[in-house]
Amino acid sequence: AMFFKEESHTFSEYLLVPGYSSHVNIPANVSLEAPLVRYKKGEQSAISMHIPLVSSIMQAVSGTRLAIALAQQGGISFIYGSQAPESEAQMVREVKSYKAGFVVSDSTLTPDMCLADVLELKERTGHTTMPVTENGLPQGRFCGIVTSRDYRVSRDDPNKPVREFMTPANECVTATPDTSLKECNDIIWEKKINALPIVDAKGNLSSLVFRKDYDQHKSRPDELLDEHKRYVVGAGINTRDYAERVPLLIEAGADVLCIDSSEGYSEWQKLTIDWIRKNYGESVKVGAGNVVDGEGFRYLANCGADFVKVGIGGGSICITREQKGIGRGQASALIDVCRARDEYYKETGIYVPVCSDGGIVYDYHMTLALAMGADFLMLGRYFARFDESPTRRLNVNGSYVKEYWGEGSARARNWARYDLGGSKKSLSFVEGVDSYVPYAGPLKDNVENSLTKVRSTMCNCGALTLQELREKARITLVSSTSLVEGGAHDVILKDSSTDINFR
Ligand code: MZP
Repeated sequence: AMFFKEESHTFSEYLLVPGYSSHVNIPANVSLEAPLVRYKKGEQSAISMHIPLVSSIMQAVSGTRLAIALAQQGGISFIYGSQAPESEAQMVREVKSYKAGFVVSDSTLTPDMCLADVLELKERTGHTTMPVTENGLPQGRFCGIVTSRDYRVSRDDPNKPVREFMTPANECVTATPDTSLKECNDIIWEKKINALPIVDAKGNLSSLVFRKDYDQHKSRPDELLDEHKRYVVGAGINTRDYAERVPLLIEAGADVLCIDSSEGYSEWQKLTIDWIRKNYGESVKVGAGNVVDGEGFRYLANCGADFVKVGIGGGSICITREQKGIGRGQASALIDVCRARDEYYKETGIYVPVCSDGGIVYDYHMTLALAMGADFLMLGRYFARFDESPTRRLNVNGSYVKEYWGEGSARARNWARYDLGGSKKSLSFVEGVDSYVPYAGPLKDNVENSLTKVRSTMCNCGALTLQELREKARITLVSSTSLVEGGAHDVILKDSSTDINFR
């Protein structure tokens, strides 16, 4: 056997030692822009992300709602592949066809809601917002909300048949309740009225929403409402049914694919990538993995993988190391793979981004993984805790939790992820558990909070970009005694909820 010289380490065994920071090193100047797919020296990645976070290819994590919420923050979800190709493609289609007329800030509104659902939610939650549907009719699909900050809803007597409003030129215009949305938009456009029409439950014009910041000169109001902002979304595939699954996902609009496998240093990955290249050339982007050393990286990079995912056995729900005795501490695996990526770049002029997958527990692990060389991170447990993950929120012993289960658990039975070929199409034994994670609220608040910490640590390291962080970071291993020193110690905590693990 070949023995690795060093023992394998994980994130908690390292700390960043601050470097020099100048007056420019303030969080507002930090960019978290990250490349997603391979590119040649001097060129740019065809797809990049505003934040270096992607969500795991898991039933308990990456559904439609989470994909939209994460895309709104600048990251990317990979819709789970352990479902029929048709239903996975449908999820991709839903994300791609999601129409965000306006930013939905604090609501759990989804594009498949009809106006009646949204009105009910508004009533129940007391949201001071106005829903708008795609075609202006109550049966129409919800497409956005107008937030309350800058509107004045007409407070006229609802029975009064005529509504009057003034144009910017102080000209009085009238619209009756049976004025259609289209007619209303025409009036608004022609008269340059700074307003948006709202329909009542019967689909008739009921009031106007005035927006100070609405730029009527750029687009018609209805153009602004029917506006089509297409979010970036990825999708998981496997090494078995790609010939059937990939065409459906591409047709549905998936921007990037990823081979989802617990162990990716195998010919099955090559065959999958070869098939994609033969049928789609370079136009379809596909990541591969997972590997845990430079050798595995080099193999997948040579196969043409657009990015390579690192991590075996470090996931919070994963028991692969206990079951099979394979894997490697996530930090050691990542450091080794990133070194291989940099060598590969020097040799070939091709940069293949590396994704660190699994094992992120504390927010500072994100910064460490990025400093160790990861281009972006894949997280499961982290995202499973949020409102938008597809699982149930339950109250267990007085605390709110969300369900979270592994793809190799008896619940998900994602046999294709653990497949070793042959005719057997089922899991031989489980490699994951079914669990709860503490409920943490909306994705947006949590992601913002985590990335505030990342930005601030980057400032301490004197880095304004992720590349600069990799170059400047100074990382030290910590002894088990100094680990204890790092937490609150030798004091009696007043409140156990100050455990930062899940904040
Ligand atoms: P974590 O963010 O929960 O620590 O880890 C999530 C990662 O664990 C996933 O992206 C995937 O690579 C891996 N995973 C998913 N299911 C299992 C399993 O059942 C697993 N063993 O290891």
